[in-house]
Amino acid sequence: MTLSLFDEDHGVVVGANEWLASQACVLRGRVLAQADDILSAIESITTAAPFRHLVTPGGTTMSVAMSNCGALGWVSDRRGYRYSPHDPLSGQRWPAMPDSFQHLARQAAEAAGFPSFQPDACLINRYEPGTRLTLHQDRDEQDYGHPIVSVSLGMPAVFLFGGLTRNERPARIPLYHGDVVVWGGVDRLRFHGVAPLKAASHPRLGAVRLNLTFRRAA
Ligand code: MD3
Ligand code: FE
Repeated sequence: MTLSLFDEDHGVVVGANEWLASQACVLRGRVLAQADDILSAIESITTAAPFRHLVTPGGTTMSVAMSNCGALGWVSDRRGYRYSPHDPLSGQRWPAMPDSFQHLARQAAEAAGFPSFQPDACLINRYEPGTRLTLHQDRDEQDYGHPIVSVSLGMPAVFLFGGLTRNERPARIPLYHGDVVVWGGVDRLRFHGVAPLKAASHPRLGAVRLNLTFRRAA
């Protein structure tokens, strides 16, 4: 039997795994009960390593604001994209990844069929109305055998779920506060992105969406 909770505005809050492809899955409402704790942790992390708008190697400033926690953090500048143990703004190591983050990423990966995931990097993305993430692949990690786990908080977004080539038209998947997405295996290198965020207000976060992506970078 499958149990589901419903919310009048958003439909299913917690329900069965929703498979987008053979190894990509949405876990609706997976972290709803822990959302406030996750938000407090993000507040302390981004007090030490503030959100910033990175520049791409091509010289464009990204509309998404980013920070990181964990042994490695994803950075971009005129020299390229890479993982670095240091925050280029402070020269210090990135804030540690909280044990609760490690644990939720591992459990979510397991629920989607990827046992023993041990992330060493957590990229934190902040979206405001109009912010978008153009179609891309995540390929700066050393071993594509590891999955990626993402956690959505705050305003809803339309996630663009593409194919293994850029020219395949992406599916549009709405993601809500508390949703988790896990992808790996044959779906690990799919093109994906986020459509420009529509203005909305979330009771806890206002007009902001936060997304955590847990990765094994090294
Ligand atoms: C990729 N972040 O940080 S995560 C990124 O919502 C990034 O901030 C987006 O892409 C964000 O690199 C999307 C969600 C996601 C879900 C399913 C995928 C990414 C996926 C399936 C295949 C590849
Ligand atoms: Fe990505």
